[in-house]
Amino acid sequence: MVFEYAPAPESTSVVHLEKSYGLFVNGEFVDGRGQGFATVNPATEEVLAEVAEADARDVDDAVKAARRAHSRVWGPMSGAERGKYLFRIARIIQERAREIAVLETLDNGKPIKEARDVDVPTAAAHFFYHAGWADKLEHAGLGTSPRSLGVAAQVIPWNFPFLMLAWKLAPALACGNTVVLKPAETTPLSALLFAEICQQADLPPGVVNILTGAGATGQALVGHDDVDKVAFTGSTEVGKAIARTVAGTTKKVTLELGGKAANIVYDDAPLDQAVEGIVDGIFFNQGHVCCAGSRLLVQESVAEDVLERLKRRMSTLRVGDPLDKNTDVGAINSPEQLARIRELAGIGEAEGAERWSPACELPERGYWFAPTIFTGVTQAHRIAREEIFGPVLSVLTFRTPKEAVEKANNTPYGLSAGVWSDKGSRTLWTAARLRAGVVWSNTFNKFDPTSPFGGYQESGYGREGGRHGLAAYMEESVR
Ligand code: TXE
Repeated sequence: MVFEYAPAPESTSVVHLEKSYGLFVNGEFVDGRGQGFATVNPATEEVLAEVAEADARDVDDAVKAARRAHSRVWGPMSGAERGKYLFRIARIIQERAREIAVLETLDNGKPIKEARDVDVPTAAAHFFYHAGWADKLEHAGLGTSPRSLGVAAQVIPWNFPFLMLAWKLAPALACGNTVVLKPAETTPLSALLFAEICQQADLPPGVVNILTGAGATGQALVGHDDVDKVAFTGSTEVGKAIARTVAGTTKKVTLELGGKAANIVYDDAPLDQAVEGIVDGIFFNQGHVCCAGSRLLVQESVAEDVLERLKRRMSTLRVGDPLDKNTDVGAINSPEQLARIRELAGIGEAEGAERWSPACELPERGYWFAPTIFTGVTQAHRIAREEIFGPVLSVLTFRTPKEAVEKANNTPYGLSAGVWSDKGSRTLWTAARLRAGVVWSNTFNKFDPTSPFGGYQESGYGREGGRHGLAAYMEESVR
């Protein structure tokens, strides 16, 4: 959709797309032995490139390369040396930021301003932060000489392809592990660009290996006998399947799974600011965010006022061409995800909640879903309980802080939450009672490499980021 006053869309000429891509194993691009598949621009349905698919033999080659690199080069290397490589990677990410952002937007469908202002700079920040840790690991609280684990198998999703790669790779590498990483099948391109960055940074062969493919590739990777550590971000269902696969082995596992976060707005909250936070909480990245504020819990006395302001604000959201610098809400990543969102929104209506979207003309081609809110939602409704992973907000009300906490905690998940209030004491009282790994106060969706991130219950286990994130990649030891 082209807006009348929009500046020219971000030029795609900054990106060089190959017709087809191989796997990245032992520092080189090689053919995959699987069938191969196409990756598509979700905003236009155009094929961007053909991508190789790794089968079990490719997985074995990559794990062997990672094992060799770990025992011969990366494991014995001093932390200071490893840190230099990570600093170099971080700087190359900064230098190639526009290219990465445009490629990410093409493959994922997210607005260019989000890829440019959030995903890519935060990914660089993760490499800078962990580069700084590489020679200080004895201060991480894991004994005087903590050791790397060995080979890490990492499987990531499609919602923040480049940023998730950075979250996974940077701590693993800083701690001296080598990695075989599988990006999601609908967004493989930025991981392949990262493979080029590894070559540019002269990273020793085998330290990072990238295998593209679908669930079967991921399964072969996490099930490989010579993997020491498995890190996964994705659906709760697949997370549990992975936990079953590694049960009975001594592999270490961290799982970052789904969420159904409550964004709690008290009557004394700065309402305009809260409305910005509600919009950011659920419409940022089309709601494809594990910690999205998908349940608004608003105090009854201000509910009408908040809803009126929210609808007014939603009416100004620009939905459409992700490459347009003014776009706020881009394309849904895949037809499968669009079908899931449509199904749950349909269930919301069938169960009696009231559906509202601002008037917006969606492009004819591509996968689109208008920003949507449901009011009159009760805790029994499926849209109040299940992760929709799209731009759909369920609105519930409460009278007392106790009721707010009860409702917020009435979920099998527990990844994040937001509290909006002018009173610090009220915020602290609430935050102390919320079962969530992250609680934001008067803000939402703020990510920082220094803060541990991770969930309770069905949101998984383990923490990523900060000092706590290092623990997932090291063996405690005292000598
Ligand atoms: O996830 P999958 P899908 C949630 C969200 C979404 C739903 C389904 O609710 O609607 O999951 O999305 C790889 N062994 N989240 O189907 O399948 C897969 O190839 C090993 C929340 O896309 O979990 C991809 O690389 N790996 C979430 C990755 O797992 C397997 C982000 C994620 O895909 C595998 C994404 C297997 N058996 C979806 N099967 C979050 N926490 O942010 C698949 N994969």
